[in-house]
Amino acid sequence: MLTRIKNLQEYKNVYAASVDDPESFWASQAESFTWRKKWDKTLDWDFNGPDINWFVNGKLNITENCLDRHLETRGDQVAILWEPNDPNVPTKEYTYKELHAEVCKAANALKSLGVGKGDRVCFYMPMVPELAIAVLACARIGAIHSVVFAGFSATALADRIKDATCKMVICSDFNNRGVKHIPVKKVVDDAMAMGCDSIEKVIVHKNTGDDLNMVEGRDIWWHDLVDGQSPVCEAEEMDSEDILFILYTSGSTGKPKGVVHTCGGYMVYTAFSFTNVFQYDPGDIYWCTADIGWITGHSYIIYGPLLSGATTMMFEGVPTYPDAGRFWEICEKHKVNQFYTAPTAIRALMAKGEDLPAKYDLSSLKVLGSVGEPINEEAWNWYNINIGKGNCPIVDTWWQTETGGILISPLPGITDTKPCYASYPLPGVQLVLMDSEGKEVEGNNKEGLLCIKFPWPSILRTTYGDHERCRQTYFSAYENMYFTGDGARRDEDGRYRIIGRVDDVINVSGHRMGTAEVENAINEHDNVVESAVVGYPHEIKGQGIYAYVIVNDAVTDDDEFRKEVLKIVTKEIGPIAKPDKIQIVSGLPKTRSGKIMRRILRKIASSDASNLGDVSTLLNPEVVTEIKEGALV
Ligand code: 7RM
Repeated sequence: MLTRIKNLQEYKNVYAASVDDPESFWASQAESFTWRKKWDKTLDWDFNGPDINWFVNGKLNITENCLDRHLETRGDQVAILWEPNDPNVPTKEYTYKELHAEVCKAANALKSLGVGKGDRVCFYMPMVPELAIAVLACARIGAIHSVVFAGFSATALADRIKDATCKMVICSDFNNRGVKHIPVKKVVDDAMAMGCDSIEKVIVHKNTGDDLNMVEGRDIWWHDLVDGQSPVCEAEEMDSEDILFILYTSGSTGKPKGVVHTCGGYMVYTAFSFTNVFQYDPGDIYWCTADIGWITGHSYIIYGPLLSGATTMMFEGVPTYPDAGRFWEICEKHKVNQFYTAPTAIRALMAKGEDLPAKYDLSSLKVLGSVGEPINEEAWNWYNINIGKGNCPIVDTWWQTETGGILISPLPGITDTKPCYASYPLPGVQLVLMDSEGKEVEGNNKEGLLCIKFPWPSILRTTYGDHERCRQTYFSAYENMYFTGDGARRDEDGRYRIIGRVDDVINVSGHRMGTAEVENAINEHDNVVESAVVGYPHEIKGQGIYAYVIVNDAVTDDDEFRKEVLKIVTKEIGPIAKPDKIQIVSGLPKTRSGKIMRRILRKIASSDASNLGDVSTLLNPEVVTEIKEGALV
């Protein structure tokens, strides 16, 4: 049986055991799954490669553990509960039996097109049940899924398709999101025109049924392909370390990296963390509001819950449609027990007042979760009082695309909670704080750079097609450590508070973005010579995007120029990367070696320009005064 911690003493004991003998601890967790063949060795690792292998030579298929394993015990229980964008459209339910059959049909459909083990399949879909079904279908036949968030642009989609040389794209025709009607397939068509030569077929799921142009020989309707298939499909036998999926995420330099997760360790860790962090009981209704295009959706809408035999809800819409009470209306309607969302959503709904949540019966709620960015004290308190009514522990969960699962979180009802603190490491997670000289910061009440000194089962294995980049980014800052890129504080009782990124990654509404990516997009504008992008505190989004831009020809129409820049960013990345503020400057503060002093730009953007420190050593100290005077704050 998977360990489900029930009290504080047990947390302490389990944590101590997991550090004392990680291999025995994780082997005992792994025992609770269905393996075709048991592993020979629990762990083989070297952070210097990195070369990390969990459950060595074990054979399994994760979908047998998500689906087949539950058929006898809970075949008629709802596995996926789907709530549509339009509250007047009926909810859909798939029991474990039905989901199993649908996944098998889709798996057979993919096989009929020649998709097999190791092939990459790209997804560009809204939050419809077919997305979860097709993702699981890939996993069933050993194909590697690469889900791209459907808010990304055609350019961003094409980049990801090419990087992973995907064989297929699965998309929807259109999508209704709030009041918007979004031409999803059109974006795929545009991406295909950008030289995605590896793509053999585009599979189109009919979602809204609006008129569509299908490219002959390339495009196939999902229903034509899937409907007639057999609901039985033997799962492919996978090695523990075969790739399960690739998910692109932004870093401080260059294009997004394809983070690689493998079958065995990811399975064990997502199930273990789901069970413990959400304290899921049989019969509970669990709802994570994330999009499956992000890691949170992968691990805590699909895999973690299904591995645990849970009822997991998928929501197609947005928090503010038809009004800002939608989340609470859904919680009442489906008697949601565990609710997991992002601080940016809480802040946006908080701004609409407490009358909306007060209209609904939220008494089914037991646990509230937060993920993606630091949750400020005001939002934490509002969530606690107006949604949890003071009775639901808040689990502020810290983790990353690269970690695969939640690494730091309170355990609800077991460990204490404190606003702004993700608090304690989960079993098997060995956190350390490092200083800039490479020394470990010991003791409590200290700050440092957050690192992890021992592998946990769902740590990333590589970045797709570029192993050296993985080593460089995560394993080279400190010897024998995984470097998270976050700064953190350890309080007097050993709780962790995440302060934020220490690199050039910003977090806008919980969406992770590289400032370099946004700069590269802005620089595509004909009149832009150079740009520098920084984050600044934003009341709702957590961080907003501030762009400093040097132009070639003087701009006569500021508003027009702004619009052009936003258009380019939307085209290159997507609307989520649009700068909130654009300041035209004559120069950027640079060191004598030519490096942009972002620290200064960050301070100015954050209206904190009173103490910029010594700027006299800059190559061009005079621009600082100019930038300060023209700042959009
Ligand atoms: C799950 C996810 C990862 C980055 C991470 C942090 C920030 C995430 C929290 C948080 C403070 C939290 N994956 N982050 N969770 N910061 N408290 N509870 O978001 O790869 O997209 O982003 O997000 O900076 O490094 S992610």
